[in-house]
Amino acid sequence: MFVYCINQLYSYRMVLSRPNYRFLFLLICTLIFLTINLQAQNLYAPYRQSWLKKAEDLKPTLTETIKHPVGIVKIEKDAAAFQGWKAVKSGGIEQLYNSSFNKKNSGIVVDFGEHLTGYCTFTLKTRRSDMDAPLRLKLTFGEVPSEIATPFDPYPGHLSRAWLQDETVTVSVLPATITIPRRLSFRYVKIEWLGSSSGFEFGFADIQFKASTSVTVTPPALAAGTPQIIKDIDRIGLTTLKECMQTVYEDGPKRDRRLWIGDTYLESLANLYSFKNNNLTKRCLYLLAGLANDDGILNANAFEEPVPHAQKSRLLDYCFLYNVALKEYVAATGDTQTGLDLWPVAKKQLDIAKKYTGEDGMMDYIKAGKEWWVFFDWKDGLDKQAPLQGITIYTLNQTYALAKLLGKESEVAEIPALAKKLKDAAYKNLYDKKSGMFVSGADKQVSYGGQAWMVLAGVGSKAEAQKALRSLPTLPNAVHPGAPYMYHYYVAALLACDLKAEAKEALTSYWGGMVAKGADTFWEVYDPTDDFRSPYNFFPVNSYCHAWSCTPVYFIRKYPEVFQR
Ligand code: RAM
Repeated sequence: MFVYCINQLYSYRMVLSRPNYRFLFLLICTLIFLTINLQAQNLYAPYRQSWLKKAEDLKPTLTETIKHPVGIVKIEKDAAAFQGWKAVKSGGIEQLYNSSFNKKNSGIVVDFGEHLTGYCTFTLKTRRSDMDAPLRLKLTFGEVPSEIATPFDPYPGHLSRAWLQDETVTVSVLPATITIPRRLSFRYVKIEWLGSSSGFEFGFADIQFKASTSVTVTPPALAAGTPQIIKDIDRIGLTTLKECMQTVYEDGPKRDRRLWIGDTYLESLANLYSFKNNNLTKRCLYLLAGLANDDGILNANAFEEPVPHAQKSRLLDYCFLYNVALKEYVAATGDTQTGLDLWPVAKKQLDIAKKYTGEDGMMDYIKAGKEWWVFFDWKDGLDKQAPLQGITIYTLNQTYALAKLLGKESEVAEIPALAKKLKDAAYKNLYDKKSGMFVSGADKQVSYGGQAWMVLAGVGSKAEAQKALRSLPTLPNAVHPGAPYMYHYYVAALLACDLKAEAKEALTSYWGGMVAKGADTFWEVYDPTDDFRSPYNFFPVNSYCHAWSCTPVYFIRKYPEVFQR
């Protein structure tokens, strides 16, 4: 273009012989050149705004419901309870409304009876004498009993202390109706008296909660013969998903309250078989695309406020899962228009696979691990080689399936051969014929994650896949999943190689374990052997209503012949 402009310049030399015109023409040519270059650097520049506009147009209206407390509870120590604390009913809410609130009943815990997300409002009134000084209260909101009972300070956690939901309120004039400004996510609220003048008495006239969700439908009941534990898991999974479905698929309504690709993928699967709000999936896919980096690579997460923006975060496995989520969305809805709009994004993410695949067909997991956040699970010590090789093959196959749905195979004609190359290499390098297990990394680690992703990628025969997955629970050194997120892929792998009874057993024992420990919603992290596990060095900052844990809803409803009998 630049050369073309210069040529034009010379052909108009007569006209441009005057110095001013010459300068102007050169300036225009330079501007054109720069614009073209900038567009090349900002890959989606022509579409970005329209993608973000589509996302905005699809923003759901939240349904808001006023909720009232169901009673008062005592949080009691119990070694057998989850994290050592349980909530025991101790009276009706009139206990709060009918008495003065003071030092003596400070610490009262109000139970709303269910997990809620939204805004808390309460009204205080004078009960006796005159208010001659401000009063001060502290409210601590908890998703689980331990959050109410565990002191937050000194705070040892790695994430911001501000995620913890304790709020101090100072009131100067009564009566007063106060709304806590921040959005909350909780079931229990502890109210503590911090100060008021002596001789003056005040009390609560009302406490209520405006709960929000974008869910509007009630999914059909499960088959009559469904075991009770599966019904319970499904019910709690639905509540978890409902709470996370706000104006985007949030990862957790308490924390981090944002759109993550990995969580979105799993939520969108569960949504397909329950609430069927496919427009929310569509909105999230457009939003993530519109907020991609200039080089076309996706960011792992995004915020909606104050204006939609991404957190600069390059998480390799989540880039891949965007493609899978898009393929599932198009396959389920037939919305090829969205598929075609977003196809350039899916195609671009494949560059990651191409960049790290060596001559031998193996992903260079060491280099990738240096240049990316390679996640897979909240599990220290998990070797990522096998999971990475597996998810890459899986993504190549799923993206090719998407291309087929969109008539775009010719644009990615090299993908089937590349997938095969990686698959053959995986079998050659990661399948240990002697033990019948897939191994990972220099120490040949055997993990649930490694087996799951190898099986999902179709590496090895069905018999080999079954053998590996069946052996896992018998191996004391196998690295277990750290979070329900990885457990999802393990159950998916069991189903992929037809181990139906094992899939049902795995789902029932893992998520059923949370049910037995009193879960109202499923947790971000769950290790059956350690209630206190936290990736953030402080278990109260874990999220106890976490999107990626809702996927039993997907399994139970997609495979009724396995789970609903
Ligand atoms: C957690 C988030 C989210 C997950 C990321 C990788 O902190 O809550 O669920 O996708 O990590």
